Amino acid sequence: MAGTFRFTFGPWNIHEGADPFGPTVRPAIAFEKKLPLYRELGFEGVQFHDDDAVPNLNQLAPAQVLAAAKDVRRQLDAHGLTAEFVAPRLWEDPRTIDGGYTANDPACRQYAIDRSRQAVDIANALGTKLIVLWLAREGTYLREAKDSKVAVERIAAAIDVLLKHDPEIRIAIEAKPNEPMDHTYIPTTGHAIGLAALTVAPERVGVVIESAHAILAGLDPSDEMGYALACKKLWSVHLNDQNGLKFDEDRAFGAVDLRRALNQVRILDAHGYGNHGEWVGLDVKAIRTQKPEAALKHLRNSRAVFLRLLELSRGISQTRWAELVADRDYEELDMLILDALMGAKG
Ligand code: XUL
Ligand code: MN
Repeated sequence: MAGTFRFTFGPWNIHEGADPFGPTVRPAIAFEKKLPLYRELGFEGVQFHDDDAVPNLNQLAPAQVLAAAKDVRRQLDAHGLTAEFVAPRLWEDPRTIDGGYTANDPACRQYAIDRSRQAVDIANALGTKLIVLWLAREGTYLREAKDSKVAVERIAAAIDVLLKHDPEIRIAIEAKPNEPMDHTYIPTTGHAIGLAALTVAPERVGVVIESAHAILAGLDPSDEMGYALACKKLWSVHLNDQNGLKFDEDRAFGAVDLRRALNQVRILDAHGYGNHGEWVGLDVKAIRTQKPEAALKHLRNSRAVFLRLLELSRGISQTRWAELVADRDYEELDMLILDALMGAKG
């Protein structure tokens, strides 16, 4: 069954270019000014951190937070846009220096749980039932700082609180092996799916897979996706690209390795991704050198590359492919794929 593809990105994907060694290089664009760009670029969905929707939410009373979120919902409606998910931002507050759910200080753990509960309320106000957990600081710089068994149990217990807070929400865990931490407790898709089994509602805990995060773990993103699809847990994807084991580059989809990108498109399309409302998220950033007036091209290009690879993938002769697999002629299969990528007639 072929897939159905609708695209989404987050406001942070229109980015001012700051990195750990230098300041911003492009002016900030206000959220309200970003919204009209979505449709122009061919995107219908918006991904949110809780404070992308409600800035400074720690300074607001619960009723003010909800009113602000409802206002964002009205803006989305006015632009014909849908909220895909809300992710609690648990990595910037001073109370999350040592992690959120796994912080050694119980008061800090409680802050992380309270803040996540609020993210669920914001999601409801925005009209989505999907929560993403990127467990940014749930790890260590030195292993002796935390007990890994206790840490995993604490993450599961925090997820339980959220699952009970709203019996309709689903939680997609975004695994990443490192950065900002040296070691994280949920580094891969397999870990995330295993964690689901430790919660009170495993059927409501799945994954969002980011290509760059899989590559940083030394894994192939399309195989990670295949694993999650087999487990019926692939609830979103963050497609992008990554030049080896470096920092998380969030390069435009397909910019580094077109074949690796093709295989991601192919596995999604082969198994009907999107037919149950799943979105194709593009978690991409413009490279820092990009001038302000050209700093949206990474989004336009990533979507275009996805759609062209989809066409290319569907255009490869399935009969020829099956013959080569049956004949175990993988060298010729290699050439079939390379020919397709090089634009030769298949
Ligand atoms: C971090 C990352 C985040 C998540 C959302 O590497 O990918 O943007 O996607 O919190
Ligand atoms: Mn991501």
